[in-house]
Amino acid sequence: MRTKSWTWRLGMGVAALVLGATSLQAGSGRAALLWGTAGNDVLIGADDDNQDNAAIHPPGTAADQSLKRADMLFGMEGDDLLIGLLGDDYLDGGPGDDVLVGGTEQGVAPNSDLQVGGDGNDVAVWAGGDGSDAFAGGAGLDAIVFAVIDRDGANVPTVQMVNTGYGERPAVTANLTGAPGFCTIDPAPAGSGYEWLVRFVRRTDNVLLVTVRVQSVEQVFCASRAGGGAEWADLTSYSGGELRPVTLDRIRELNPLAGAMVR
Ligand SMILES: [Ca+2]
Ligand SMILES: [Ca+2]
Ligand SMILES: [Ca+2]
Repeated sequence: MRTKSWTWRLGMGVAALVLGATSLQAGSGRAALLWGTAGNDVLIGADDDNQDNAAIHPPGTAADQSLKRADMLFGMEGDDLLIGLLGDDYLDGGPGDDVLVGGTEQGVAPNSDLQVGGDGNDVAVWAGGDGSDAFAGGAGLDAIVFAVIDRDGANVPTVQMVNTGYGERPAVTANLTGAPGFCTIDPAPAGSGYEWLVRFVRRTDNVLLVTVRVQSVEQVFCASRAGGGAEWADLTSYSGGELRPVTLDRIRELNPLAGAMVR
């Protein structure tokens, strides 16, 4: 069995994470741009390219010089966990099985994240309030999950070691069956470059909340229309209609990485 280790790069202001014996590499955040290593990385957006950053935005300047908390995160090779936090973040997993989290953003705009999985079996996890996003999965078996991501008091997703059945790795965990809405899927506009528009609809009043454009994404996991369960779609064979019921056990078979994160 491979020996795995993870390199951590945390944005300033992110509370220290305590995770077993894994050591943390803190304080290496650079405004808005974080590069991973050829190994396995946990990258968390710094959110520090904003108007409070005097090096970016000279005090007294009227026009906003900042990226409004947007970060660029590059996981490079390895099985990486990328978390953008606030702002319109760009997440690029690179080769390897990556977990991409654009938020969480609690409805605070701007919150439209652009996510690229690259090679490998990647999972993008969207939580309520994270805004409309795009996810290009790249090669491999890629999934998008709409669920309530577990987070700390500062709204930073809680990094947990999860067991995919092929070993442990850092990821987020999320309440899938308890999510407050369900998904519908429409074909993307011709010429948009995307294949599908995956929409999240609030269950209590059927209000459309967000649309995630996807390309080269094979699986969608969402809460059930009635609530309390899960549904999924195999986008490689999807031809319209409602998503199909699926159990958590079956999700673990369909996608071990996604299955290790949801409940
Ligand atoms: Ca990496
Ligand atoms: Ca950010
Ligand atoms: Ca990847």
